[in-house]
Amino acid sequence: MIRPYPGDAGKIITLGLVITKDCETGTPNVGVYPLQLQFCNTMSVHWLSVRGGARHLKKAAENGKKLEIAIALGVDPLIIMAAATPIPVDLSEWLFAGLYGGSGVKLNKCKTLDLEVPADSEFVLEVTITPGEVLPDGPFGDHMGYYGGVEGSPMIRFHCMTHRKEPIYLTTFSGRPPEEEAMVAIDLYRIYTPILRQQV
Ligand SMILES: [Mn+2]
Repeated sequence: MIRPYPGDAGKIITLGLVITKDCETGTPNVGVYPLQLQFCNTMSVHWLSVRGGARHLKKAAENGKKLEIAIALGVDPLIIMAAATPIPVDLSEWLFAGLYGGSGVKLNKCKTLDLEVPADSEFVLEVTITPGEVLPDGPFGDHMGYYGGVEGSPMIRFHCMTHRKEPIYLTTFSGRPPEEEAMVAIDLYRIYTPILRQQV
């Protein structure tokens, strides 16, 4: 885990694939959200309320359930790209990654959760969120070149970690171009603007 800027609140996972499931339909969602280390066995997840993971948490809360989450680290960059693309909520990012890559994503079952993760992940964290448990997280330096604010974000509890032999930790950090994350955003803009124009 890295702490990219001196004013960042703590160490963060920047390229974690955050995998959740809709507790009613079973449809998975895959997103990339910043995860801040809080204590030795807890983190917080920084997501907007419109994102897939946040929707799944809201639904779990309405059903009186905990939300199970798998965090896959060190996956094929095409999967990260697919997870960072704002596609319709009902479309599976796994299928979408298949469109980018030309072949399906091979998935494996988690050890302690009813979720699937890319079979070639370097690390997998198996965690849960209990609805209502919130911790302050941020500020972080972001892609606009400024720090964000402090927000209340859902608290994550660790249960299990699996990894490959001699795993490699993949990470990046936010910042204005030419930082990597900003360049990915520019790429996505170039790819999708013509499609949006056509639809509008
Ligand atoms: Mn989604």
